[in-house]
Amino acid sequence: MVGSRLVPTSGILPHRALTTQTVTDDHIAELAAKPLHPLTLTDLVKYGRPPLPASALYESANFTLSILPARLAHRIQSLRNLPFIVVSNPHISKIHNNYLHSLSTLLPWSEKQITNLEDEIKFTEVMADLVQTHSNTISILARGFLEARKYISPVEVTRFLDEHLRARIGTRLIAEQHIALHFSSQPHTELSSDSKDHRHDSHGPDESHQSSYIGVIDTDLHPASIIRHCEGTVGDICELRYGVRPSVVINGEPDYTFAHIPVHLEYIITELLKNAFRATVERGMEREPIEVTIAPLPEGLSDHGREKGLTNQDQGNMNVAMSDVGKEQEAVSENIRPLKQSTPGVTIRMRDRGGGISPENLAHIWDYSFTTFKEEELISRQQSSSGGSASIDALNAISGDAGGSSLAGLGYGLPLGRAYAEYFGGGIAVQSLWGWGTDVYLSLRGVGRVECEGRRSGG
Ligand code: ADP
Ligand code: K
Ligand code: MG
Repeated sequence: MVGSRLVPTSGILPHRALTTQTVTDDHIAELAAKPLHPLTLTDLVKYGRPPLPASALYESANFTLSILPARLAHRIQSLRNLPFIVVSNPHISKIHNNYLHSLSTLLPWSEKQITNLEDEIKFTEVMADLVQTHSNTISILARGFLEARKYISPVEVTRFLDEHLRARIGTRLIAEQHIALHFSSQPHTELSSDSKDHRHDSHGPDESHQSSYIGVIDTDLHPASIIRHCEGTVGDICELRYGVRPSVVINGEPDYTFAHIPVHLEYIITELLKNAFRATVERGMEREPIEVTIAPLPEGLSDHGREKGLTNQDQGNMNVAMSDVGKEQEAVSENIRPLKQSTPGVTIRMRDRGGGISPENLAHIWDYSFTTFKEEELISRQQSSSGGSASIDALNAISGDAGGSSLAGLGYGLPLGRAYAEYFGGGIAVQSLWGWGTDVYLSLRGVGRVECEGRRSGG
């Protein structure tokens, strides 16, 4: 049935259609029975620094191909295990169909080895389609679960989303890593103009920094720059909504750099800053700056982060030495300079004077969709009226993925931020001084070390 159906790929590849193969229940059962490959950072860096020789690029494509179908099948199964009335919700069912679509674009490749550039380019297009297809997942799922809230408890939703969204982080990373390696190795191949954007995010490599990137990993990532960048975007949203923006002071070691994934750090910092800005302004404390302290973990003290706020992660696999990554890299390709010997990682403490979190609320902050944000308060400030309930407010707050353009309201910021942090062995801990303010400790491991993905991840 290969090639029996040609679907136009959504937006990103306007000139081409991907070959698809109908997904049967047997495909799903067979693929989901396969053991999941736990993604490690070694997987992401083992082909070395771009530009990669063609053979390494094919290896990357074949590796990607070997692990994605089973991951997608696990997600489809997990969606199908939700109560029927929940899966029948049009938004949840849209997500289910997105996974079926992505699997249908991968099945035609299942018997293949990629050994030439033509196939590698086509495969990269499949990866671009996959990333594009799933780009709005979070806001769609949020809407779906909000609409289906009568039929599924918050605990069950959180359990499902924790697994689903963590798995999604890994799947995206694998696909985006191949796309990034493709473009930094084959800069002249033509996909479409849109998909070339995958080469760069807002902190992507430019001429002077190109050498610090291995695909989506920046081996010389500067948290202070990310914090300043996010301060700008969050400040703009805040000013639009409240008419003021708090300032941010960065201290500790602002020059610190380490190896990590810029888009992950950017997501987490944005969510933490939104929370701090909102609390600060709602408390009328905007004259008090938000203090961000960058504290590198000491060299050689890899468990030190635990006291500094790492959460409930099993840290048993944290001590795999950096040199192991180097060895594996060498085995795969000659074309490598070793990763910078990064420190074990960093703890970033964000301290605000926004009044803290009440003990009742503190118990729920990690639940997806728990929020104390009330849109009507804002609307009434803006002299219009709204009789909406909290859930309607949350619906209104859903715009862009993960509620990107509003300051709060989806209730996904902390749990999803923690999922990103935990993915490679970091964590987020919240310390509330009720009546005074909040300290948030974000710990991240430098990706010079090898760790497995968060243990809650299911696919
Ligand atoms: P949202 O911001 O959409 O409400 P989050 O998961 O980011 O969702 O946060 C959940 C809740 O935790 C917030 O609604 C707020 O009540 C509380 N919270 C989080 N961070 C802070 C903070 N820095 N100060 C006060 N309350 C906070
Ligand atoms: K929440
Ligand atoms: Mg938030």
